[in-house]
Amino acid sequence: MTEQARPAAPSPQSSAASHNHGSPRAATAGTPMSGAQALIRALEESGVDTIFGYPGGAILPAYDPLLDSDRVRHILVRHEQGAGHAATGYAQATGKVGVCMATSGPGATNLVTPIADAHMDSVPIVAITGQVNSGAIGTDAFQEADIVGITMPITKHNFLVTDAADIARTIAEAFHIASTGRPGPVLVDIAKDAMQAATSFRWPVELDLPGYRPVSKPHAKQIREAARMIAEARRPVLYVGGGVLKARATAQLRVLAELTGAPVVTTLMARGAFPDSHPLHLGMPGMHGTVAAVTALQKSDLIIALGARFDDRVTGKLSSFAPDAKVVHADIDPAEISKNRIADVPIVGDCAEVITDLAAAVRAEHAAGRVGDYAAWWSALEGWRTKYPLGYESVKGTLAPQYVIERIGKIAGPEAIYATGVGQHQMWAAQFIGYENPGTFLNSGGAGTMGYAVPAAMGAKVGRPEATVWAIDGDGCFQMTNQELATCAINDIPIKVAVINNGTLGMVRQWQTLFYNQRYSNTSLDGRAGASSGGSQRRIPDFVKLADAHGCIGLRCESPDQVDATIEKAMAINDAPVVVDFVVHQDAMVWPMVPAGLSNDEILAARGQRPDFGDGEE
Ligand SMILES: Cc1ncc(C[n+]2csc(CCOP(=O)(O)OP(=O)(O)O)c2C)c(N)n1
Repeated sequence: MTEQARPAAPSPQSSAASHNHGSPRAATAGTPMSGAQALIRALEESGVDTIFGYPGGAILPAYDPLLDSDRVRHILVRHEQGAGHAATGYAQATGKVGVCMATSGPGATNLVTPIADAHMDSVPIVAITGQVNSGAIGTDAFQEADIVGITMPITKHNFLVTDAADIARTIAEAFHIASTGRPGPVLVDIAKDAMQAATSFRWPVELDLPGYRPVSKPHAKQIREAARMIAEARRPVLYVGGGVLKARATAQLRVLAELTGAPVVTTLMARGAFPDSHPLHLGMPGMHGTVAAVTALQKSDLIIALGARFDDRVTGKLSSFAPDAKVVHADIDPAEISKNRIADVPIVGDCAEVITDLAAAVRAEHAAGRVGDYAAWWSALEGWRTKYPLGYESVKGTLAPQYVIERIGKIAGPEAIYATGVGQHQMWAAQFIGYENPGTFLNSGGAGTMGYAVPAAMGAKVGRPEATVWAIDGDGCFQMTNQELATCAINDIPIKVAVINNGTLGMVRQWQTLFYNQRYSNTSLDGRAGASSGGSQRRIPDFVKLADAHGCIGLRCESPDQVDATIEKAMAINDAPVVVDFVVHQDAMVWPMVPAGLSNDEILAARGQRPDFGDGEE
């Protein structure tokens, strides 16, 4: 490794990719302390202000000096999964690195789901776990689990530390890796005896990461080629993924979009990267995307993919995806390029730099008189957009879940942060809330982790205390992690939770309705097979009582005329977490839909309704 590849280190949190504001103390040289004290000092120096965690035997040495830290707030969760998702929510809402901590064995394995989740969604978190004494590793010691082995495929990188002298440097490296290049989770597993041993603490430290050199500056030739193709295209689409949010490139994206006049689609992970109110925005593509967004990609002649990964939920059947499109694919991670769809112009680089350079190259094309003519394209796009807007039907006498979510979005507004679980409510939250700002829609996109919403909302509220934070959750998801309501109540984290209570595992039920002849096997949450209304008859559990038992305010709403008043009541409560039980209709479905495994050409705008594209294909 050359000297310039050894970043003399950090405050990694204040590097370009992250924005914690730790005020570094003067560099210290060789202060004697324990490994555990060095761990806490290294976290402080890395700018950490919050750790979500749960103690136990192997991590106990770290909890002792934590008590003395005036810079790090530790929030004691109720389950380690909550700590992991809270760290993720914190990171997604702030752009900083989220931190969670757990003990060895079951404490560490309880972090596996949120680590996998953060990995799928490229979220920068650092997970710190205690490990049994180094001499006992491999002996099946009490509470031993090979968490480094277990998390190898679901972390960007992980470390096992058995020497106290390595702790501070490893923490600096973990923050550097998590927050640079393609962000992701990093796990640091520290043997208990390394934390108890004496060491001397030095900061800053020199990172030792041979081979880790993410490319951020895109290749000029590729950029020029992409700009030339944009000018020549007749049916281009800017396909925007979560990487644009991670790179904080939303302002640059707007410049590029307006300069080219090309339509924009934002994936589930990129909602908020481009204003929903912008006329160039066609909405979300994919399985439950808008007809206009899905069809635009499908019929495009040039896809400019920015920090997106051609996920199967976007492409549908890959072999029939966008058959006439050439592809410009920009990503910080070279492994993404041509992984699913061959790129004609691969661009490796940071999205902020790529988009800035691309805009300059497009300006040069314009100056040379080469301006793309997309008039015919826009007339087709406008036709699809007008003919197939997002919508839903209300069933008389019941509450439509889409209406509830739409009203929350309207009343809380685009400055609020929305975190969802996984299922129908997640898709409706992606569809019916208007996002205008980055970092305002948090969800588990890649992994689809039920139970994400409440702890992620908690983490977001800790990171952005001035923002209104709504968790929009399903009654199934909510029952996976609602114990973190106690954490919120005890630690003054006043989130708002809308439980979209349809008494069923709605998304799975939707598939049973459509693909399993309405045979509702094990999707009723109130135990009544085939029940046709929401969970109003049998309240097990009663979410209002559950909220109350957790020190939160519980509200219930069962009719459309009460929706606004209930949301406004929840909005007015800022000194405690609020849970609203919205008892909604059970049979609502998410539309549009591209059935799994089919081509995007098979999109249904609503049940049984194939759009008419005016080309004889309906
Ligand atoms: C941990 C986990 N288990 C199972 C699933 C499969 N799954 C996806 S959506 C869903 C139903 C979610 O139900 P609910 O939370 O009530 O939300 P709804 O779809 O009704 O809005 C299930 C079981 C999952 N995504 N995650």
